[in-house]
Formats: sequence, C-alpha cells, structure tokens
Amino acid sequence: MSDIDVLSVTNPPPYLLEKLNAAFRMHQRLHETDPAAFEQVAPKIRAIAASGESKVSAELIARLPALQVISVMGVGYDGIDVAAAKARGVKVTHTPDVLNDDVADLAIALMLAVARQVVRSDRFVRAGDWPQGPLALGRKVSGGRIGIVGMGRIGQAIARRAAAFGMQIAYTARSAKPELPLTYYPSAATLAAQSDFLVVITPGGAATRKLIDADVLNALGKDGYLINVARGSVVDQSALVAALQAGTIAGAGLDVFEAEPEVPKELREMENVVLTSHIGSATTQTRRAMADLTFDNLEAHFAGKPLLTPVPECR
Ligand code: 8YV
Repeated sequence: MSDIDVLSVTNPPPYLLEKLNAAFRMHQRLHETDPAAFEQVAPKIRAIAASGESKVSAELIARLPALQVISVMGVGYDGIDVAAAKARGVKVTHTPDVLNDDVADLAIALMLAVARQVVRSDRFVRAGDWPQGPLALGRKVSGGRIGIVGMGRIGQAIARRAAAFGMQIAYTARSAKPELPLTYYPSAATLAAQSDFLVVITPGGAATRKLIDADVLNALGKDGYLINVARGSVVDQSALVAALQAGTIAGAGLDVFEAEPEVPKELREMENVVLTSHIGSATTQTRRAMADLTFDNLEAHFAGKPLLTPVPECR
C-alpha cells in the first residue's frame, strides 16, 4: 500500500500517524499548508484521513478525482459532505461503539460536576475561601429526572449509568424505541419540561442544528441543567448564554461549542457552568481503539475487503 497517496485533513494523533506513515504515502494537510504542491498531488489522492471535527467539503472532494474512501476517526461525521462523496462513489467510514463508554462517562461526570459543584468547590478551596465558607448548597443527582436527547448507542450507555443512580429516565429521538423500557417524548421541549438534567447526545449536522433553542431551555426551567456531549451546533449557544444569564436554567455542563476551540467569555466567567475541551473520547485507551479502526478501515478498503464500519449512508 506504500504507493497509495492519502491526504490527512487533520493532525492525527502520533500513534495513528505512525501507522499511516508506515503504510501509505501521507500528505499532511497539504491542501492548507502548500496549495501549489497540493495541485500536483491531488490527482493521485485515493483516501482521506479525517477526525470527527474535520470538514471535507464537496469542493475538496471534487478536486480529488481518484478519491475512493474517507476514513473518519470519530463517531460523528457531520463535517463530511457524505452526499457529495456518495454521488462520486466515495465510501465514508467512522468509529462507532469503541467510544460509547467514554462519552457516556463524561456525560455523567459533567452532570455530577455541575450539580454537585465539584469544580466550583475546587476553586473555592484553592482560592483559600473555605475558612470564610461554607459554599452554597448543590443539587442532588441520584433519584433525579434525566432526559436524554438522542437514544443511539451512546444515549443508551448514558441511560444504563443513570439507572445505577436511581434516576427516572426519559428520552426523545427521531422515533420511539419500544424495545427500551424508557419513557419517550416526541420533542426536546416536552422532554425538557419533565427533566432535571437534559443530556444532549444526538448527531450534529443540518437535521439537529439549534434543536436546543430558547423554547427548550425555557421548558427545562430554572432548576434544570443542560449537559451537551454531542456537537456545539445542536445547541443555540446565544440562547443558552441568555438563559444562563437570566437564570432561566440552573446551569450547564458543556464539552462542545458552536465555534470551538473558541468559547464565549460569558460562559467562561459563569460559576454555574462546567466547561471541558471536547474530551468525550479523549482517553488513551479509547483513542487507540478509534485510531486502529480508522486505520483498519483504510487497510480493508485497499485490500479489497469489506469496510469494517462504513457510515449508515454508505452501507
Ligand atoms: C473526537 C468526536 O473529538 O467521535 C466524535 O465524533 O467528536 C470525538 O470523539 C474526535 O473525532 C477525535 O478525532
């Protein structure tokens, strides 16, 4: 495979980069770093390596006439123009399942961190404020009502964890899943109205853009918390800032943002908000499994074998 040219549109983690470099002729973000050199190589590029946050536009796909496969290291692939890829017969793969546990763990961690004021209390101790304390009381999580927006593989992993906390679990999704013993609501707003914690874990992209808007936040109410481990695009970030400022909701735990890595100053200054840097799958163990799957999909494709994990549109 060493004569196969692959364009990486991201900076792969060292472990994956090493494997890619050993197997393929890699071109690291050449389209951005050296457009003239890219012009020369573009006709030979047969694969793209991308991350869950990467953008692969119809325009880029059109510039790569030999492109056959796009391998995404991430479960989300909302930045990839899959329709344009499919129209050209280009396959797209992603890395589902291997990150379910990590993302679900982080959703629970954010819920606990914001409601039980873990980060705020840490700041309180470090600032030397404890002797003048105590800190205001937090909000109990166990036994509370959790509403999960998106009931796919990760949503179900979150539900299993919430069950261990004795929570009442409800969800919304495109359609009800009667096989699950959970309460279904037809919309995010009706779910929010019945939730203490609204946890967002739905795919990004046009279909879910600003699904969590001012109406949903109003329905969540002044005692409710929003947790987002999905994509920044799913939440109307200005409406969220306004709701937090007005006390329309109690707080938020956010791993993803509209224009990350930029995070609005307003959010960074709020005490009732816990912010993480898109670390849902960021453990050594899980990133290694994701990297292996990203590589194995490319290897399978060029060995003429079936892809391991094509995105649903390419199955
Ligand atoms: C990563 C993600 O940020 O899987 C996804 O969709 O957003 C993340 O796990 C990223 O894709 C790692 O490359």
